[in-house]
Amino acid sequence: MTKTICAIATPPGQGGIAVIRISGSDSLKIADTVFSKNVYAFKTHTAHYGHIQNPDGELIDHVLLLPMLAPKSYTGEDVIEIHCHGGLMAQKVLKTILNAGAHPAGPGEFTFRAYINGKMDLCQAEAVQALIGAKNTAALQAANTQLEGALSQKIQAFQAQLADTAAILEAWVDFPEEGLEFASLEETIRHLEETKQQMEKLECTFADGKIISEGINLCLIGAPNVGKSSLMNLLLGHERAIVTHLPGTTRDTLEDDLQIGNLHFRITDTAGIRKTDEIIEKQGIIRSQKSLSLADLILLVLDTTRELTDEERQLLKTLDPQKTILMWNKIDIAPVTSTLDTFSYQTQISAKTGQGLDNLKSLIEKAVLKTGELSKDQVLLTEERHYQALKRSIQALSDLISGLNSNISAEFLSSDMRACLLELSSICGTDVTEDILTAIFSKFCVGK
Ligand SMILES: Nc1nc2c(ncn2[C@@H]2O[C@H](COP(=O)(O)OP(=O)(O)O)[C@@H](O)[C@H]2O)c(=O)[nH]1
Ligand SMILES: [Mg+2]
Repeated sequence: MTKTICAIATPPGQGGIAVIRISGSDSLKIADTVFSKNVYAFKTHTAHYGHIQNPDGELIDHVLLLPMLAPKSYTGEDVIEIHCHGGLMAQKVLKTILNAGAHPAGPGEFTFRAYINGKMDLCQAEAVQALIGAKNTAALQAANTQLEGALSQKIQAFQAQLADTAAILEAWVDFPEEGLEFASLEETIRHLEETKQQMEKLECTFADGKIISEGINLCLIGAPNVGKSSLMNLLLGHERAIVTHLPGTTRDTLEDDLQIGNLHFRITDTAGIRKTDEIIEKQGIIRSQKSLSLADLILLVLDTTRELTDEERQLLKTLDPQKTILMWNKIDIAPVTSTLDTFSYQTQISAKTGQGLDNLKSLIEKAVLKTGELSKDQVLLTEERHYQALKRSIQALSDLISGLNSNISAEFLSSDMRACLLELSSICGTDVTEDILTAIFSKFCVGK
């Protein structure tokens, strides 16, 4: 019998209501001790008004109580939810329930129980945490798709596609004298190659999945007075940064949240990079360089009204063209006369008139998303753990295919196949160690 656990499931701080969750075989007993009515008499999935009280009858709070009996609950155990008042009162109600015999829940313990009781597999459990922590609608969408089981289904499909070959290889190891019973070796290899390609396609989605789930850092850099701050304001749609005609106006880095399409960005405006002895500006430039090194995507602003300076040419050499968009600014004054071949992302803009803004936004999306536009229910890998396991699985499959091509012995082939299948099942959590589970659920918040 497992312990009955209890925690506040809503965020800390003031709030109209807080939700307290109790789960385990003693849920009803404990709830009955603290609630003013007979909890045993309630039908499952119904709501009841009453109050929480101390053993000596002192009224603590007026609440709604909802029993959700096993197995039809989040954890698969008997669950009681109590909706009480938020803030300090929630702490007081929690304490009363703990005094009645419940144990404080650890991080992710409710979801862990849901996983153990087969309510969801491991990648769905991880999606719960991703869903709660999502910083933008694209991340929310990706987590939701995983929670619905789309990633699990993909992994299961790979497993199913490999099953026949795995069975033949195992039989061959057991009865080597029988020889390999493939209908056609070429056909089998083709079939495995096909599965490998599908697995690689999923692997590639991690580039986008990671960026979406972690948020994207954009950094505006360039020489003084090219229009970085004006462009920051234009992108944000309000006057966030101070703009003047004086070089060196922006001395510190400025950050803000920016939404383009359904992607979320953190945008940073920086001090113009140039040689200076001015002490504050110098510090600002050090900060610019730090932001630059942390950026996922760099927006380098150039001024079309003048030639590139030596400093700018120098700076250009240090930038990764895959991570940089060249923004030729001030096209309202002068047209763009030169482009730089090494950079595939270039755009023309006027921070003053807003001309070219839509192009810039689509270019940012294009530069950030490696798999092209995100479709609504596209399955994206967002967890490093899943990515690494899939990568190892693909490697094992690749070894298996080369082994088949070069007639190596059955033991090696079947061991590659086993490794490949084991890595796949670790994603959904059928073959995972205690350590991995601890690592996953310790990242959760208490109450989930
Ligand atoms: N005509 C014109 N002026 C601009 C444009 N962008 C910026 N400026 C002007 O250039 C000067 C420097 O702009 P600012 O945004 O402070 O540049 P920063 O030093 O790179 O941040 C200001 O006087 C702006 O009004 C533009 O696209 N067209
Ligand atoms: Mg500025």
